[in-house]
Amino acid sequence: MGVVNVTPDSFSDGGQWFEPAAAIEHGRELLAQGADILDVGGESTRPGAERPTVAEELRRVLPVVSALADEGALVSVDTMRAEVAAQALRAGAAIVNDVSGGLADEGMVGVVAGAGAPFVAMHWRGHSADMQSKAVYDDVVADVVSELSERARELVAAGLEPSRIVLDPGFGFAKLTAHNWSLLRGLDRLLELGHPLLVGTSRKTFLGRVGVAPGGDPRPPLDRDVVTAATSMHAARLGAWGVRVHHVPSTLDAMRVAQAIESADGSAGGSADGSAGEGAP
Ligand code: PMM
Repeated sequence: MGVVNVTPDSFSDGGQWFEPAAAIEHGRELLAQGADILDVGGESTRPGAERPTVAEELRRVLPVVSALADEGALVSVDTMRAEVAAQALRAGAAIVNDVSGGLADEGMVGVVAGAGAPFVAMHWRGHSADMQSKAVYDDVVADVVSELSERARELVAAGLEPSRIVLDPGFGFAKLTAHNWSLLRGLDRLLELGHPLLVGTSRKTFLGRVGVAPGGDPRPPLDRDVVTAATSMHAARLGAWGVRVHHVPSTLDAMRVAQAIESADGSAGGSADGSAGEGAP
């Protein structure tokens, strides 16, 4: 899943694709690079971000969703608002990705159930303005598993088809650095819930600390794609349904490595004579 942020202020790529024409072009580029799904969002969820109005969010996402869907792309709309989801679905979006899992807007679940669309329900404890104060867990993996499974139960009770509910642990949302790493380590326990799993670590702050001494400056977001590819490969090897990333080529290469390892003959023999161009080490 390639990210198309039509926002002026996302932490990861803020402002780069704020104009619809630039966002559409970026979506095309991500598809050409191998993305299967384009996730189009008009609200930044970085800590402390202010929310756009509904009208402004619609103005940002609708032209981008409709242009990319018209060109045949599989588009998800990244929104917490029922009205935006409804209009984006009408404009051609096929999936709704809600970082609040339907908790931010009580109309959301009805819209998604009515459309029969797949729904990404992320683990969420509150809006970005103060979410980091809610990063308090007894056991982060057990707590996220239990909160997400409760959410999935409620969504099923509200009429959503279980196989169409994608769960996401919500990396960076009400999570401190150690929580994010524990969740990556515990992904198999989230997979046991029996729903497809989406993993969105791309360029997140905790990845900016990899390889940086305590107290050192974190690496900037645009310098986190290799680390993202590594975490995404980890998620894919455990069986995640999808990974949400900004830079598709690096993650795709990591997936190809995972695939080559998975499909290798563990006891390959013979000798290379260089005739197939494999003479070099
Ligand atoms: N992260 C962001 C936005 N939307 N959606 C899902 N399902 N999972 C995520 O982890 C997620 C998301 C924030 O990242 P961005 O500002 O770089 O898009």
